[in-house]
Amino acid sequence: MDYLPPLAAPVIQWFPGHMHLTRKLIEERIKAIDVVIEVLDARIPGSSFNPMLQSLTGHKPRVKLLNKQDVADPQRTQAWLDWYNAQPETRAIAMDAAEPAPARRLAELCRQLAPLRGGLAKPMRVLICGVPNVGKSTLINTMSGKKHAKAADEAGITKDEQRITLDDDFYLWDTPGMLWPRIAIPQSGFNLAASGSVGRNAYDEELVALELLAYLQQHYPALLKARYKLTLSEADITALPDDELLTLIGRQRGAVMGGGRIDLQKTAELVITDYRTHTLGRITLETPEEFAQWEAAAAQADAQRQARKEALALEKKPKRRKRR
Ligand SMILES: Nc1nc2c(ncn2[C@@H]2O[C@H](COP(=O)(O)OP(=O)(O)OP(=O)(O)O)[C@@H](O)[C@H]2O)c(=O)[nH]1
Ligand SMILES: [Mg+2]
Repeated sequence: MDYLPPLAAPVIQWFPGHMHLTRKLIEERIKAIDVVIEVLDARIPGSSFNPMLQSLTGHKPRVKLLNKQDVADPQRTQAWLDWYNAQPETRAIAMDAAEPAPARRLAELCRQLAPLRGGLAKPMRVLICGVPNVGKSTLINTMSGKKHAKAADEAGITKDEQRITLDDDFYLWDTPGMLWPRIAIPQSGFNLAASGSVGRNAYDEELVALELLAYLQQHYPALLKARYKLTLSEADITALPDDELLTLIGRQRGAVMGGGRIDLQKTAELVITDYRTHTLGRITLETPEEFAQWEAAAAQADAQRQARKEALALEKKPKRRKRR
């Protein structure tokens, strides 16, 4: 059976004040920008695409960078590159932000995309943007060869824009990670949270771990079996209800409380950390086809919601009295 995203699950949203300010900041800055580097997380290339950033920066030449490819599933990274590169005026590449050689090639690519820029009178101005924790600051540091920007494995590290001079005629702007006010695809919320793009207080670890496990059971049962030393067959791992699997993992990893009960919160944190730190293996949580299905389902749910709202508004409208 294919993995289906939750229908009525609580939707994860995170749009704190600094993101609202970042939106305004990018809106202003974009006027004097030549190329946009949109950093995506290669483990969630659909869910880390920010529609609000697209509408703010979509009119500029851009590179879509599938970052963290070193921890993503290579076959799926290729599928996403093909998918993005098939779209008009889109250049997509995959890399690891800590690697210097591809980062240098990226600077070259920017020059190709804006050939009229360069020289002191017309310096190249590049904006780096993306959802939180995808590696924007790491990329800036690698491109410049210096540790200009603070980078850490937590969402919301960069709080203000920062200009870095790569060369006399090449400027880079690092921006704070930004989500959008309403994430309509429930699975995107879970995938963003699992991947570290959502602030800790904005989601429930147990729910996120269960969604993560449900997906891994369908697509990566061998990795689960190996990491948690499960004695079940891969088919049995796939068939197990996700909450039973979480309990089993808790027992295997010794997350036991007084009275022998399994500490599900601790187990959930452990599973999420194993995914984030790549201890589970190279994983990608969505394919282009799956993501398109989730998008279509969300659009349908949105249309139904809108229709319900309109029907309700009609019901509430005061009826006109008939004239005698
Ligand atoms: N495996 C891997 N980890 C990476 C890569 N790029 C960045 N990271 C790690 O991802 C975490 C987040 O990196 P940052 O550069 O702070 O991300 P950011 O996009 O600037 O984050 P915000 O400022 O919070 O929006 C850090 O722990 C980095 O070491 C990569 O290509 N591969
Ligand atoms: Mg940053």
